[in-house]
Amino acid sequence: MPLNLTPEYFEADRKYRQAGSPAEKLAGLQEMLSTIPKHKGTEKKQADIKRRISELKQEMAAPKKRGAAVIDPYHIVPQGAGQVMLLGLPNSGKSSIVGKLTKASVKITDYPYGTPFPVPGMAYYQDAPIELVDLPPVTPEHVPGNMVNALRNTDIVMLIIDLTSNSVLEDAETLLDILNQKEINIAAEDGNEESEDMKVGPEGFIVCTKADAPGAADTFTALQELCTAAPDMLKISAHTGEGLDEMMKTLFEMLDVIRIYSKPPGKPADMEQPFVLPAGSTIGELARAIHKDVETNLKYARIWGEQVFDGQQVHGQHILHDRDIVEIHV
Ligand SMILES: Nc1nc2c(ncn2[C@@H]2O[C@H](COP(=O)(O)OP(=O)(O)OP(=O)(O)O)[C@@H](O)[C@H]2O)c(=O)[nH]1
Ligand SMILES: [Mg+2]
Repeated sequence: MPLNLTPEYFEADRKYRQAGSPAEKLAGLQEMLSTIPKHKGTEKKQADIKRRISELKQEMAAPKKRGAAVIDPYHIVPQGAGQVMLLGLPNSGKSSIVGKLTKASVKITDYPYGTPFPVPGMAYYQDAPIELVDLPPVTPEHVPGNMVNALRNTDIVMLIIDLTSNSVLEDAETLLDILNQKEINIAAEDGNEESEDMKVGPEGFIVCTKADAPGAADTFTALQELCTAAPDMLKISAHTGEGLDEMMKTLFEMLDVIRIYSKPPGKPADMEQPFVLPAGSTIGELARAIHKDVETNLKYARIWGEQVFDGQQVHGQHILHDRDIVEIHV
């Protein structure tokens, strides 16, 4: 039976085939359905178009179906000694910090909302790599859901306050309120091991930016006096570099890690790339970090460092300290 398809139908069919997005495909299919001559001969074709419309609608409602990869830009696998996310209001200077301290290509703009997606980069405290993540800005009205998830799972949330804002205290409260509302419980560093063991969320740290701007130093002093309940704070300038070393040192200390240099027997130690381990790690744990075979076959180690005498022979349970040099014997 002839289908007697019309030019309008063929035009709709062409649109459907050339459509780039699912929404355009859907529009094409709906047009095909409305222009197809309705008679017995086209019944099968009509049913086929209806089926495709319904499948496409389902796919659009649940894009995970059929293996279409859904990429969460906020899912950033931690690298280095630990991960630090920069949280701040629009234009507060987040990208400038990450741009100054890492090789990441961030976008610095003199207008707000310059950063649409998170951008990770590797910064260094001496030879310890620490991952900084430049985040898009937040406001009380808008905090992306997947950003909340990422903040919960990171090691440190660094709250960025712009010292040139004329509402610094409110800005700090806004950021702390956002964390509270989203139930991201930041723990302040208090040196109390027991409370740290119970810590469920990331640690928090306030960094006040643009310290080079006129009046910024006074604003910082005032904020420090008013914000007594807040976590530690520090003032920095991405433009002059003021405070950045201290900021990296604070982050390193908050991460509570140690750097260990491994040394093959009879050869000098590799002082370029330390193994970064949680504070309190043992020789056995270092061996495991090197390779599981090394852990299995570990006989003893010789160690150089502050808490030991040079070349002291130690066993698997020996607790390491930051900057120890270790020669593993298997
Ligand atoms: N004086 C001074 N200005 C700064 C400093 N850091 C950033 N700025 C300026 O502040 C503006 C915003 O900087 P960004 O680093 O893009 O800020 P952001 O928080 O990433 O902005 P969004 O991603 O849009 O939220 C730019 O004009 C920067 O030049 C600083 O240390 N001192
Ligand atoms: Mg930015």
